[in-house]
Amino acid sequence: MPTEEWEFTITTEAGREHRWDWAGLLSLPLQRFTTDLHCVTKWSKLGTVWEGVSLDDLFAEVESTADYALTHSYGGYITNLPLDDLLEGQAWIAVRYDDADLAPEHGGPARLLVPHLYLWKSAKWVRGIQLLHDDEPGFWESAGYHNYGDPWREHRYWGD
Ligand SMILES: Nc1nc2c(c(=O)[nH]1)N[C@H]1C(S)=C(S)[C@@H](COP(=O)(O)O)O[C@H]1N2
Ligand SMILES: [Mo]
Repeated sequence: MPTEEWEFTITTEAGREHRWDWAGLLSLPLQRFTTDLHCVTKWSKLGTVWEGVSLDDLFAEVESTADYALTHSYGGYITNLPLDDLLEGQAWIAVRYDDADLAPEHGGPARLLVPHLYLWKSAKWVRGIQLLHDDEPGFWESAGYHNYGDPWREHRYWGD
């Protein structure tokens, strides 16, 4: 996905669309942050260094009373999470990893990063976020993975 073609859209439950192109995204403050990553298959990667735009900045102008977010990726992957988990400094659209532009295999040019949840919630090649009043399961959540995915409570599968 070349950056010239990249777009990111937040769609509210009322159908209102907020859209950024690559230049629009990069006009927002780029935050540098260090975090641990937790994969459901029991590996963790500690102290990873990223740069990205905070979802707080993207949601600054968005008016919504929805409780849920369904993220969509180029390629069709979807994953769901509560909207609250995307806000208050907990999530970013990451564009750089380890002081380099994010590699395509890791979701470049831009991926969602929600490090306090299992990594399957961190959608690579992210294209948009759809706000919903009613929760809808994503790809892995429909296939038996836990709906919320808290690594500290080992939320791997439904029923964990
Ligand atoms: N678009 C998209 N995002 C995705 C996935 C995917 O298949 N497609 N897999 C998820 C899973 S299960 C994991 S563990 C991480 C892997 O990220 P990495 O390839 O950068 O290690 O991406 C997550 N985001
Ligand atoms: Mo994964």
